[in-house]
Amino acid sequence: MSGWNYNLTHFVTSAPDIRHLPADIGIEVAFAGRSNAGKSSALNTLTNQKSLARTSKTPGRTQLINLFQVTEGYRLVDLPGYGYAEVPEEMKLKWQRSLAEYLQMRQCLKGLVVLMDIRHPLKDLDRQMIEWAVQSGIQVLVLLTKADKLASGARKAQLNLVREAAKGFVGDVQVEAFSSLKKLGVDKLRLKLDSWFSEIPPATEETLPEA
Ligand SMILES: Nc1nc2c(ncn2[C@@H]2O[C@H](COP(=O)(O)OP(=O)(O)O)[C@@H](O)[C@H]2O)c(=O)[nH]1
Ligand SMILES: [Mg+2]
Repeated sequence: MSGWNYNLTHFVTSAPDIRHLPADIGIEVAFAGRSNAGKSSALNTLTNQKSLARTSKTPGRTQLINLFQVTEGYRLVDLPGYGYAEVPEEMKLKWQRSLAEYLQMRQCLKGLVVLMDIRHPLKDLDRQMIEWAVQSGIQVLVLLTKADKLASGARKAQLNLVREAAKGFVGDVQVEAFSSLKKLGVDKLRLKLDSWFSEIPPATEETLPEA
């Protein structure tokens, strides 16, 4: 059983870029993935809420960083989807740079959940995100979404394939099958979040004892 009540999660704020995020304190877990990977659906499923993170059939609609808090100081971060074909190249590069910066600089970032469609895993940008995370010592949970789209044999085969590929990253990368539709893998996600949120937050100037 999961120790945290993710049902209590609520929206805090949106940020246009990483310079406008709230103070770098507490513990943060970020959700990333290509547009349409099923990120909003996963956040809604995790929190048992119908429209916490707006799901959309139109890919690339969410361009803001949306911050939610489970409880004071413990945040879930919904990063804008990447790989959206109709976004101009210049904007894509700008966004990639700021994602890299977020993964490298954000002290309170403890874990990264990378969501990818089980039928189209490990695209270049997915690999890049995982690479940046492990280089910064951030643990990664890969969720192979829409697992309901595959029969159980094909699902297992695909899961094993991605698990094998994940060994190529020099870091902590766990891979699980996930379906918001069938509520598959939600327990695995909760346990991982529990473990990340149970770490002691990094000391900051505000939390350090007086000298
Ligand atoms: N079959 C199936 N479809 C899903 C699942 N999760 C999301 N979708 C669909 O995939 C599309 C994109 O989902 P969304 O959560 O908005 O993706 P996002 O762009 O990554 O936030 C929507 O049409 C969802 O209904 C799932 O577990 N199974
Ligand atoms: Mg979304």
